[in-house]
Amino acid sequence: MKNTSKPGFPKIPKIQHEGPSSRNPLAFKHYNPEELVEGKSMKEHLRFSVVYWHTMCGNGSDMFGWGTFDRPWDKGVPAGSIEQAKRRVPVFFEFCEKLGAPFWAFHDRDIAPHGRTLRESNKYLDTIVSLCKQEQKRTGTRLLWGTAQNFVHPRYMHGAATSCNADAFAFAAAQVKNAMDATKELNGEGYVFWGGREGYTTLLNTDLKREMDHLGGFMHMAVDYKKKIGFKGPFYIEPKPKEPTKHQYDSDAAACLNFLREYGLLEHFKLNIETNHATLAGHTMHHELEVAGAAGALGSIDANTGDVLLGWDTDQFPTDLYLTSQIMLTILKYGGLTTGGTNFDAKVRRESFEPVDLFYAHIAGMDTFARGLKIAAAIRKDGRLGDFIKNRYRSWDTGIGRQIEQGNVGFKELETHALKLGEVTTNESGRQEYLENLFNEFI
Ligand code: XUL
Ligand code: CO
Repeated sequence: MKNTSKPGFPKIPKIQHEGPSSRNPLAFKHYNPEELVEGKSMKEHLRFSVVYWHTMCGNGSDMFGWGTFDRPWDKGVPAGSIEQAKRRVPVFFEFCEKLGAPFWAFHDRDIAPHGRTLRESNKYLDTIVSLCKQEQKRTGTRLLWGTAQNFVHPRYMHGAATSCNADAFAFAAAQVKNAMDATKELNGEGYVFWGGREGYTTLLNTDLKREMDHLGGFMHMAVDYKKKIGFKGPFYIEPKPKEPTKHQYDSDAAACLNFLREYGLLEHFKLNIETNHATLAGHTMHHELEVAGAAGALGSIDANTGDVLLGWDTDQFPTDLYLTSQIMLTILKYGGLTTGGTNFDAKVRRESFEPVDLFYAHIAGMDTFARGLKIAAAIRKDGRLGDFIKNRYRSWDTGIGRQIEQGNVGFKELETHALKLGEVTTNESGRQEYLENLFNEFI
């Protein structure tokens, strides 16, 4: 069958906000970029970002089947060629522009192909980075973050910064160096580390301590290089517990914070928290955000969701209002996203094979986050939830609680207090069901 469609999205107009009563599937019902929430525009609160890897490189294949996606712009050029990479760039930026997403994110090897040598790969990357720079200028799209893809190539079979092979470590360093240069060249707001192969599949062949030390050393080299080139944005670590490895060192927010503390890196890093990674770690996204926020390390989010019936990283678009409301409640509590963003590390389903599905998917994610933001702001304005928590801890505001928090008493004084009380008679209900129903009032 002859393909007659043109590259890009010629039939799709710029997506507009038409309000909740609109029946146009190519319009926002809730995301209204300039609408103010808690005195700040939705656009500034949410800082939406489109990822290059799923949007341009995903083809719908899975481990049982070939790709299904119809991508007219990929036709007639060899897969994995520099010609294909060049063709994809304007299509991607047309997408961001029409969607009205202010940011984007990339890996080095998804915007540009692997060369036969490192030198050739670097040359390909330079070529594509200069095209991206032009397109950023043309469309006004900004780079949220860049990263290095240190997990696809067979050279990283044992890991990258945690490989048993020092040559692989050197290649990983060279790749991160160039990806950082590219991120700086594109005025990126930040730089991400996700350790796709930084873990192990069996401890029988693994020197865990040595691998962790190497990872710590690698991150220090990155900090040094960042200073050297004058890159001002933050570094983020993105936790994930498994997949592709059985155990990844950056397994969850708490493990990352401990790693950063142990190797004296905490001041240089924040966390990029992803929903599907949180659930793979046996946590909720809300939990991971609270852990990161409490440590002053809540940097950015990879917005997606998993499927409770599937035990892997399905990277689905987030369309659950409870999820986005909880996310925005924590983000607002910790002062909002500053350099970070709401980055759709999400892919359309294998069955959603038409180019227009990319729009439907992102519109769904953006509208769900816009509602989550409004719901979270309404819950905060109402004040009952916040007041409940504050009141629940009131025993710490006066008396013995205050003495403990101020460090004025030790075990001896506390024993005297307990003996005098005889028993704890002041416990109150946690009211979980009441609070869940209260939350529902706002959904
Ligand atoms: C993999 C994942 C990555 C990172 C960037 O699960 O989330 O795409 O976001 O390397
Ligand atoms: Co991610």
